[in-house]
Amino acid sequence: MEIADTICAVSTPPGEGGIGILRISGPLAHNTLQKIFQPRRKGSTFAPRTLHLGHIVNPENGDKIDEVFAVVFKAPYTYTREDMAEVYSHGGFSTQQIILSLMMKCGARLAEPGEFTKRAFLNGRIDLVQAESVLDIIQSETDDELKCAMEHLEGKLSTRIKHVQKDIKEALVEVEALIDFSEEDIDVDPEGAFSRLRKANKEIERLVESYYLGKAIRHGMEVLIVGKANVGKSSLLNSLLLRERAIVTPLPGTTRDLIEDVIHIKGIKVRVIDTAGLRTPKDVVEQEGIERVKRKIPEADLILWVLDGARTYSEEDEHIYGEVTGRNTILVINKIDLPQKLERFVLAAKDLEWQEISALNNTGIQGLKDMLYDRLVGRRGRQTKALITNLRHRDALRKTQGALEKAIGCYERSEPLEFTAFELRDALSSIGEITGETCPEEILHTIFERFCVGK
Ligand SMILES: Nc1nc2c(ncn2[C@@H]2O[C@H](COP(=O)(O)OP(=O)(O)OP(=O)(O)O)[C@@H](O)[C@H]2O)c(=O)[nH]1
Ligand SMILES: [Mg+2]
Repeated sequence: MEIADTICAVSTPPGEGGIGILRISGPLAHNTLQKIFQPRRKGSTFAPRTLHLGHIVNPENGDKIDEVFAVVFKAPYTYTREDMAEVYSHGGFSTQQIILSLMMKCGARLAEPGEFTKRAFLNGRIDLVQAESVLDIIQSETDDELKCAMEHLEGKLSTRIKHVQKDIKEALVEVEALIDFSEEDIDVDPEGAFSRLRKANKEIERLVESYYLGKAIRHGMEVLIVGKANVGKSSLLNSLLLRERAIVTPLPGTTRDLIEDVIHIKGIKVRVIDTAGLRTPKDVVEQEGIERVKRKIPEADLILWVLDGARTYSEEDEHIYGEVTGRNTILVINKIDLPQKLERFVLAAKDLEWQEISALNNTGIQGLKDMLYDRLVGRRGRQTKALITNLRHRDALRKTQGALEKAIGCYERSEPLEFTAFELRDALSSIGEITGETCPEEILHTIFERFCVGK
């Protein structure tokens, strides 16, 4: 794809700021800047990668717009691999808009969202995984999210993908050689190639599995607090959040709607949702509230089923057990500061992990957080490097895996080699979508569309 035009944009967020940065990229970048920039030191040469102090001046009437620093970068050693220039102006809305409009009058056009990064990709400086990671870095909310995104930008995921790609390519070369020539005529080692291919398939499996943790880091997990009315669900939410988020009263049926907030446990974003107590509804509002809980139960990553330690186990509790059984559930026994009546032996038979707490006194809350973390991610191991955090990557890997398995199957059953070659080509095309080698234009468009202008 040929990129002929020059683009410009404000790269810092709109609003007041100490400085604001404008960028230009493309063949006319330096020329555009020179038309509107007057260096303080007369006759100074525009040395690249050096800050030059001066003024932005309207070339039509000589009006000074702002005092700025300007810098030029020469292709290909730039973010986009094109000639680039940057202007550091004062960070006011109108200053930046005027400078931007001058840039547009002098040969540049307004960049589309993500267009600088898109050019970096199209010009081969970064692959698609790296381009996407730029957006992830900008949008990171936790340290772990940022760390994952940085690993992707540094190419750790791309390297793993490329190793797999290489193994598939080599197997395809062997198979195609066998199709064209007989084994006696040439030196081929399909067995070796296929044994590497089986390993590559395992590697894909590991990557696909890492999506669970990757998703936890990037999108967060959803934890639903359920239980009978008045057992202390809202008190538990408040205790986890360390603030009075939900209304707590001694009256059963206090909470009617879903109440949601976010906590971070060791870098993982956890959305905790308090719900209406499950009981026979007293009115239509409560009925709707209870139906919402029931609809939410199958979607949650984990359920905290709360029981009141000061009351005996009831039929209502058993009914709720019916709703949560078979799901990822932790049992929470609340109100342990009160004399206990709840029969632990009944619960012991249910094969559920449980934590005893007092939401009132904040006893056992840290233990519950540790247990939550363990359940959500801990057991899957945190040592995995270069996790899959992106659904697009996961889906492409699954497609690759499907094709690879078919290819290996065809080969092992000694079916015509053309079948194997077909599946291998399919696998290559699917895996190429991740790094962008075989990515259709409309997918590229949806990826870069999510960026802000100026990145
Ligand atoms: N002693 C004691 N009381 C508690 C504890 N946790 C909650 N309570 C009390 O139990 C009552 C009900 O608490 P909530 O948090 O509103 O219970 P809930 O499960 O949200 O109730 P609904 O929204 O009606 O379903 C309130 O009076 C709380 O102060 C606890 O750990 N110990
Ligand atoms: Mg409540």
